[in-house]
Amino acid sequence: MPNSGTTAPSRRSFLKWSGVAAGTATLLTSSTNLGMPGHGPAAAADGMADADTTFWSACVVNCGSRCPLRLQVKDGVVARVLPDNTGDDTLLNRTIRACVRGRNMRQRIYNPDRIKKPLKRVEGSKRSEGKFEEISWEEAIDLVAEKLQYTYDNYGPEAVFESYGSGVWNAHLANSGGWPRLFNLMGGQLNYYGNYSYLQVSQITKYFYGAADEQPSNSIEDSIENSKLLVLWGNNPQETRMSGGGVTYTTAMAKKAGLKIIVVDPRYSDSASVLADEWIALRPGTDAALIAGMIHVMLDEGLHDQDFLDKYCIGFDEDHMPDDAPKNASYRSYIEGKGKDGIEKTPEWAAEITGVPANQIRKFAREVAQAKPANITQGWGPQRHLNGENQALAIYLLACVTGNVGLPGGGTGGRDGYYWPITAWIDDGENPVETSISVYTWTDAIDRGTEMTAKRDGVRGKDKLDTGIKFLLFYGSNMGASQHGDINRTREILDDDSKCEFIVGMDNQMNATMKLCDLVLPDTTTSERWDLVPSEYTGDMAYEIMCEKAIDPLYESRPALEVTAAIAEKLGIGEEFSGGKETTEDWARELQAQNHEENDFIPDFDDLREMGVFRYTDPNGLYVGLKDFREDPEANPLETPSGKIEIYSSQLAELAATWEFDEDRLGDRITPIPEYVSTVEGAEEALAGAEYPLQCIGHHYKQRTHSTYGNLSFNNEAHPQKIWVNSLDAADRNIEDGDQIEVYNDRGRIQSQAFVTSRIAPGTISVPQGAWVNFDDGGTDLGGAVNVLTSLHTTPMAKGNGQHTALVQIEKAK
Ligand SMILES: Nc1nc2c(c(=O)[nH]1)N[C@H]1C(S)=C(S)[C@@H](COP(=O)(O)OP(=O)(O)OC[C@H]3O[C@@H](n4cnc5c(=O)[nH]c(N)nc54)[C@H](O)[C@@H]3O)O[C@H]1N2
Ligand SMILES: Nc1nc2c(c(=O)[nH]1)N[C@H]1C(S)=C(S)[C@@H](COP(=O)(O)OP(=O)(O)OC[C@H]3O[C@@H](n4cnc5c(=O)[nH]c(N)nc54)[C@H](O)[C@@H]3O)O[C@H]1N2
Ligand code: SF4
Ligand SMILES: [Mo]
Repeated sequence: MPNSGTTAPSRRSFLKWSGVAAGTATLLTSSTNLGMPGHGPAAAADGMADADTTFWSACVVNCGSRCPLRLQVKDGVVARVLPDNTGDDTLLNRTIRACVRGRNMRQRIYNPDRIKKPLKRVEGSKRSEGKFEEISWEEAIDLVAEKLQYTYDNYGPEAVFESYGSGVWNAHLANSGGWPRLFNLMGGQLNYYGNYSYLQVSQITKYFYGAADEQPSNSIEDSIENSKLLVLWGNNPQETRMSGGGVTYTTAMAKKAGLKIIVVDPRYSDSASVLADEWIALRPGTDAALIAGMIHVMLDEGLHDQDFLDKYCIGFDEDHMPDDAPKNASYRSYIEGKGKDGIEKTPEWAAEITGVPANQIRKFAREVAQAKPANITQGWGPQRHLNGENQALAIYLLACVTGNVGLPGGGTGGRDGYYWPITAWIDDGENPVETSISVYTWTDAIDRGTEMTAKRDGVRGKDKLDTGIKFLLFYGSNMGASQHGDINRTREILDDDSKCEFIVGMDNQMNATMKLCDLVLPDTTTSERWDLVPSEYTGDMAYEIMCEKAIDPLYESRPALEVTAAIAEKLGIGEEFSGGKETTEDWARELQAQNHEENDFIPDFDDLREMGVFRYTDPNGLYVGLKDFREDPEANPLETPSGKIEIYSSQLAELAATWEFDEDRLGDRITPIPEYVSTVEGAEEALAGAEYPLQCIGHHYKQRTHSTYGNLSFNNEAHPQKIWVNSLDAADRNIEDGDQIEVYNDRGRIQSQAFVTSRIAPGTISVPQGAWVNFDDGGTDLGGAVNVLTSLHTTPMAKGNGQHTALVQIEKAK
C-alpha cells in the first residue's frame, strides 16, 4: 500500500522503553525524585547551593498542561526557579519540563504590575478612566458583601455573574477561589455554557457523536504505537501544548519514531516546521470545503469506507437517512450536486474557496484514505470561526468516511485524546438557578439582557432572561478588556454603570480588565499559598503536583479562598462556607484526604508533599476514542437519537427550522449535514475585494498564555509581538519585515511589528492573541491586541466566539 508511513516495530519500541506495557494499569511514582531539602532526604544538587529551602510549586495557567516548579527560597525571597527533576524521558513517565514562561515565574511574582492593596474606583469617575484609591481589606470586604446583598435583594440571583477566567486553571483550590461556593450559598448565579477554548465543537458534538462535550480522538501515545499517519488539523501542539509533560513532547516522540505527519493550517506553524512532512495551507474558515473536495475524490476513486458508513452512521447516502429527512439531503447528495445548491463539490470547486490547488487536494485525499489507520486530530483553531460548528463536524466526518473511528491507531477527528486525572474539588454547592447563557454572550446580557431569548440568543432553561447582569466578577480573568471580542465595544458596555452596577475584580497583576472594575482585590501568586494541581491534556500520563506555600503573601495580597471566606463571614454564612477551615493548607489537606480515601492508590497529603509529583496511567491502556462503540455498536450505542453517528441530524434540521436568525446575514444558519457555509467576513468576502480584504486570525503564542506572562520583559524579548503577513501582501503595500504596521477595520486599529513571511497563506494575517493593550490618545492600540479587531457576533448554533473570523486592512505606520 502506498503512503504507509514507517514500520510499526520501530515505533513500538518507544513504548517498551518506557517500561509500561500498553493496556496495563500502572502507577508511576517518582522513583527518580532527587528529594527536596526541608522535607526530603537530599539537597537540591542541581540548584543553588545556599538556598534555605526548596519548595514544590507549579505554573497553573491555562495552557493545557500544568508544570511542576521548584522554588528555591533564600531569606524569604524566591531566588531561583527550577523545573521538574522527577520521572525520566520514557513516554509514560516523562519529566514534566516547564516551558520558558513557567521558568520565568520570578518575574511574575516580583512584577511591578502586582496589585498591592485593595483599590476602589474614585467616586464620580468613569470606569474607563481607571482612577482608584487604596482602601483597607475591611472596607473592601464590607463593600463586596453590601453590593452582593443589594443585588440579591433587588434583582435576584440571575443578576449575579462570574465571567469566564482561566488565569488559574485546574488548581484544586485557586481554580474557583471559593467564589461559586459563596454565590451558591447566597442564592445562586446566572450560569454559562461552554468556554472560549472550544465552544463550537463542545456544543455541536452531541448531534454527531452524541457526546455532551467534544469527542476526543486517540492519544498521540496510541498513534506512536499504532498509526500510519498523523494529521494535525489546525492543531499546533508545539506551541499550544508546550509542557514536557504534554503533546509537544509526545508529538516530537512520534516524529522521532518515524510517524508521517501532515499539518493543515493557514500558517506554517511551529508544529509544521518541527514535525510536518507536508503542509496544506488553506484559507481560514474553509476546512469544510476542503474536506468536501477530498470526499469527492474518495467517492470518485472508491477510497471511502462504505462498510463503516453503512454499519455505524446514518445520513451519508440516500439509503441511510432518517425517516423525516427530505430527499437528496444526504451528504453524498451534497457532494454530487444533487442537494439544494446543485453544485458538485469537485476538487476544483474546493480549490477556488480554499486556495489549495486541486491536485494537492487529490493527493492529500488519497494519502489520508490509504494510510490505514490514520489519526486525524483537530485543534480548536478551525472551530473558533463564525462557521466553527461545521468546521469541527467536517473534520469528524473525514475520520468516519475513512473508517478510522474507534480503532487503535485511528481516531475520531477530535483533538488528541488524554486520560483525565482523578481529583477532588472544592464543593461549589448547588446553584438553584437553571438559566444559562453562552459564555460569549455576557456582554449582551449586560447590554440588552431582558431582550435575550432562547430561540435567538441561545438562552437555556428559560424562554427569555428576566434581568440583565448587575453584579459582575472577574477572577483570574482578562475578559473585560483583552480576551473577549471587540475590546472597544466591550469597554463601552462596561463603562455604562447604569447597566452593570458593580464590577469586582481579583487578580495578582493590574491587567486591563482590573482597570475597569469598581473594586480590585489583590490576590497572591501560587508561590504564596497552598494548592493541589492535577494535569490536564497530557495524553496517557496523568499526574498531580503538590504546591507548597513558599513565601509569605507579598504586600497586602491574600489568597482568594481566605477572602471569599471573610465575605461569607460578613454575610453571616461563615461556618457553612468554611466549616472551620482557616488557611489554604487546611483546605488542601481536607481535599487530598478525600481524594486519597476515594482512590487508595493516590498518595495522602504528606506522601504527595514528599514526592512533589505523582504520576499514574489509565488501567484501560492507551486512549482510543469510541472503542466500545466500534467493537459493538448495538451493546454500546451513542447518545444520538439513532444510537449511530449522525452525519445528517434531524435535531439540527429542527433547530434550523425553528431558531430565529437575521436572514440577510451571510452564514447565520444551521445545517443538518457538515456542509461548507460561507460567512460574513469570510474567505469569499475577502476575495471579492472587500474594503477590508485580508482575513485576520490570532494564534495562541509561545510568549504568553493568553495575556498571562504578557508583561514579562524576558519573555517579550525572546518572543516579541509580531504580526504575520504574507510576502505578496506585504509587497503590495510596500511593507518590509520589521516595519511597524497598522491593522484596522471598523471596530478598531492596532499597531505592531510586521513579520513578513511565506509561512502564512496569501490573503491571511495572524496577530498572536493575548498582547497587553496600550491605547494611545487617538485610540490606536500600540500593544497589538487582536481583539480590538474581532467581533461580538456569535456562531449560529453554539452562540459562540468566531474570534478567528475578521476582515482587516493593513498599512505601514506613519
Ligand atoms: N482573539 C482571540 N481571543 C481569544 C482567543 C483566541 O484564540 N483569539 N482565545 C480564547 C481562549 S481559548 C481563552 S481560554 C481565553 C483566555 O482568557 P483569560 O481566561 O482571560 O486568560 P488570561 O488572558 O491569561 O487572563 C487571566 C488573568 O488571570 C490572572 N491570574 C494568573 N494567576 C492568577 C492567580 O493566581 N490569581 C488570580 N486571581 N488571577 C491570576 C492573570 O494575571 C490574567 O490577568 O481567551 C480567549 N480569547
Ligand atoms: N503558548 C500558548 N499555549 C497555549 C495557549 C496560549 O495562549 N499560549 N492557550 C491555551 C488555551 S486556553 C487553548 S484553548 C489552546 C488553544 O489551542 P488552539 O485553539 O488549537 O490554538 P490556535 O492557535 O487558536 O489554533 C491552532 C492552529 O489553528 C490554526 N487555524 C486558525 N484558523 C484555522 C482554520 O480555519 N483552519 C485550520 N485548519 N487552521 C486554522 C492557527 O493558525 C493555529 O496554528 O492553547 C493552549 N495553549
Ligand atoms: S505555561 Fe504551560 S507549559 Fe509553560 S510552564 Fe506553565 S504550565 Fe508548563
Ligand atoms: Mo482556551
